[in-house]
Amino acid sequence: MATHDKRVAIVTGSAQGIGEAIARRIAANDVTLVIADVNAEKGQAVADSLGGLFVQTDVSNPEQVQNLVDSTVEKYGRIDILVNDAAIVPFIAWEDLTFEEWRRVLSVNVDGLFLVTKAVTKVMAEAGYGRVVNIASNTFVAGTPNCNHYVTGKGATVGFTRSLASEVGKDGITVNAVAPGLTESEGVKAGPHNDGFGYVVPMQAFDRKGQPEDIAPAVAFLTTEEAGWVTGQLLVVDGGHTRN
Ligand code: NAD
Ligand code: 4PL
Repeated sequence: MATHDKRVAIVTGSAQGIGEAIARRIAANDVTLVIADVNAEKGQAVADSLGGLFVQTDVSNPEQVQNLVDSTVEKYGRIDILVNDAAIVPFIAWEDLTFEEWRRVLSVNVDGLFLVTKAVTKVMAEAGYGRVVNIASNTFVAGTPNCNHYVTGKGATVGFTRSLASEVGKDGITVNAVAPGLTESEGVKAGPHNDGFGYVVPMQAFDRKGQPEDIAPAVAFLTTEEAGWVTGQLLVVDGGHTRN
């Protein structure tokens, strides 16, 4: 197996929305992209447009996650960058939140974070190098209503980031989190969170809706060689909506 001569990045949830924008921005840094998503049609289209690899993956499924890592290593022989973006973004009042719905969201948003990171950092540690960025949310800062399980999971994402950074520094791996504010992704646009712009935008420093392209450059910076002294951090990217 010949090792690929460019850096290789896995971005989960990159078939659309913020994950797609992140994949495109990282690709612009001369990085080869692996698109991992449950959505095969859109995921394959993004991979084709970037000349990368698509691996259909449910991040909450251990076998599919191992297949993602094995397929990447088989094709490229390296994984330099991991962005954990895949998540379910629900809208449900506390009164209606069931344990089943709680588990559905946290199995993807938190168990998925564990499974993908566990498998990828093993490969990174062997190489002695890695950049991991976890997509959190400013809902953890703002205490946003109607998605208690989601906000809980984004808090877990911050804790996961801070703790893991301490353990994998010895392997040359940095681990950081980026917390977007309300962003006009395909997912948000199609659901009830779209109404949130009405009260979120006035709290921002800028009078417009956040776009996936507003989030991607901050994520891309944390995946560079030059970001090597930054680890365990939470970077809020929300047009000034919240002050961390
Ligand atoms: P989106 O719904 O537009 O896209 C999410 C992508 O993740 C989709 O392509 C979907 O197929 C994929 N996905 C869902 N479940 C998956 C699974 N089990 N395995 C693999 N892929 C899966 O969402 P978005 O708004 O672009 O959100 C992306 C990330 O940004 C998420 O982590 C979300 O929590 C975070 N975020 C979003 C906002 C926002 O306002 N849009 C704000 C803060 C944080
Ligand atoms: C401010 O991450 O950051 C709604 C839905 N409002 O998912 C989010 C804000 C949502 C957010 C988010």
